[in-house]
Amino acid sequence: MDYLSRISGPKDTHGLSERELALLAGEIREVILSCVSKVGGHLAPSLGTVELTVALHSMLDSPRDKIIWDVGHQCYAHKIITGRACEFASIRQYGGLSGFPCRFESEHDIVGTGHASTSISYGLGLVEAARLAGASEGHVVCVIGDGALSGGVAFEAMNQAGHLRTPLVVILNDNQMSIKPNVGAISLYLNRIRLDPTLSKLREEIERGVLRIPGIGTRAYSLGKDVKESMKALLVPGMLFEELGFAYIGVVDGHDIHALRKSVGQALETKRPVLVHVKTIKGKGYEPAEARPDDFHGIGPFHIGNGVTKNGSNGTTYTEAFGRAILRAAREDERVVAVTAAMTQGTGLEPFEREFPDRLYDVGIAEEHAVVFAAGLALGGMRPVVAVYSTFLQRAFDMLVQDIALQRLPIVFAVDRAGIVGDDGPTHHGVFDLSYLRMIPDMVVMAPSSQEQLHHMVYTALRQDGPVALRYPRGLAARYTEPAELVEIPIGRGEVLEEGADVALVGIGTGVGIAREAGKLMRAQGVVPTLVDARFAKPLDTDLLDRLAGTHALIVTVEENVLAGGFGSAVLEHFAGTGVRVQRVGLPDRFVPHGARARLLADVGLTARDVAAAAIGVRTGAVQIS
Ligand SMILES: Cc1ncc(C[n+]2csc(CCOP(=O)(O)OP(=O)(O)O)c2C)c(N)n1
Repeated sequence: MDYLSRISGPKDTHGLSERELALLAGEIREVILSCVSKVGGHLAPSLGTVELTVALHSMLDSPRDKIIWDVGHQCYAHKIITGRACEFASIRQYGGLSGFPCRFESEHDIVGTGHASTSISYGLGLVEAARLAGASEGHVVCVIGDGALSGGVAFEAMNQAGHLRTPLVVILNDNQMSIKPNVGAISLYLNRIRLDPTLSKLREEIERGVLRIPGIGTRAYSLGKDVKESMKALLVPGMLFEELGFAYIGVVDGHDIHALRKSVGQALETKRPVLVHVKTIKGKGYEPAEARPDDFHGIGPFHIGNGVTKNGSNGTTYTEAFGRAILRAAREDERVVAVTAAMTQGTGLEPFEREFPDRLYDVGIAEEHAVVFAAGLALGGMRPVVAVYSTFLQRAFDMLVQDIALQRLPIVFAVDRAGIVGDDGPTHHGVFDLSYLRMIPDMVVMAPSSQEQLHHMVYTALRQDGPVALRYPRGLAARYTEPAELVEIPIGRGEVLEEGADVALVGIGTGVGIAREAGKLMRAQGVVPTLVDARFAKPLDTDLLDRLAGTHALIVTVEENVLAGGFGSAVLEHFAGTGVRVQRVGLPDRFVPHGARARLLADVGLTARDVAAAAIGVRTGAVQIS
């Protein structure tokens, strides 16, 4: 590590020659590969941006100049260059570096990202703030992938930037991949530019031609690049970015430090918004990742020699169970269609896609659109199932209210990664959905406590005439059994699993398993609780709750959701003013960091031990009801 050992911050790259910068990039790539092979992480995106990161830092003065990483999963080289090489092995581990930019971790991480398509908005705001403050703050460079560019927010920001003519540099990191191959008309458009050398040539010729036109050429030259770029925009119709008010530079080889530095240099001199179209290879430099960039997008520990993952799962995940459930439903009802926002793989829809390619819509990273598009499908008589991670559905809250619930449309939301997700941390934990779904009128909200139940719930959800959300966690369930016969679960009915006395433990989703284990601990101490699977956060089974209240001294609710507005809150609201004693166990009113799920649950007090302690403590008066 001849060069990396000399880098304690971005400024140390400034004196290096381009040849040395390329060697430094090679060393950084080795560190990323070695660490991620041990602890897992977003390998392919980060391998693809090593040269780009080195080139940017070699020309910028970070943090005075600011780099905003869209999504942020490609920022590993940035972390290494900005003084975190020694800690890099701790990435995504409990107490270690975050896997995403984090403004509390380094002054070089301008803002914490994790959700896609926001970088240009942030960047524009930063430049405008500096302008308003009259400060001569440095450059702002937003690095956005072609996948993230499919998100509407990015275009909303470009629309404003083009209007304001704000000098902002956008680097389009085009590797033709979202997590899977990118989709959409913009993606096809980018491909055309990438593949058609005549277009770039035409641009160059126009540039030269403009300069040769007597009078205009020299005047254009003397007025600087700004006018020249505008003339190109006029002369090359269809240049989408130029039409939006951005000067366009490209296509640049994203692994050639010299080419990158030249283009970025031009961009930094441009006095209006500029987009540098950089072509990169996802997984660059590691053959298995280049060959299977989707598998290496985010990966667990693997053997560097052959790229085979180490902890092969030996069970069925909830996601896979959902994939089977929807496939089964689709075989029986041809109106069933699936909608995903760039997460076909992550939401378990690949088998569906293989069998029903015409009935699977990947809309790109566009959750708001996905939800309203599903509304249109439902209006047209289809039975759409929107499969989406809990954290990303947050984006579409208004659509859930306005375009789905208010219209009483029969759409199923398969809300995956509900609860603590682990290593990706607070940007990705799905801990708010029970709260933000439960408050919407006419929305049915349920959560399976087993994969078997998930099958019944998908079946049930598709038989309702209004919106239904079912939320389930990341990872494996205790055992997988697929029911031969599917049954419709009565809406708003919980289930008593074990009869006891004195204390009723009422869990929902993963809370049921935690409550069950708590019950075992309590029995060892002579208390035999009643165990209930609530199944629904909305509507609540108020009959069952009232019955429990009549026969038990205490009701303890257990949920993997924030307590604020969650399932336990619904139970509290039901009993408000009645004197019924309710103790809630769930997630606290603070952001939970990254780390292994079990460790995080222990930290926040959401384990069987905590539930048992709370139940027994409150019962004996040792703990006050919160
Ligand atoms: C709003 C939102 N939806 C979904 C995701 C999940 N996600 C993370 S990275 C990614 C693909 C990003 O593709 P691109 O921007 O091209 O970056 P690349 O990984 O190809 O470098 C997706 C869909 C997300 N982070 N944010």
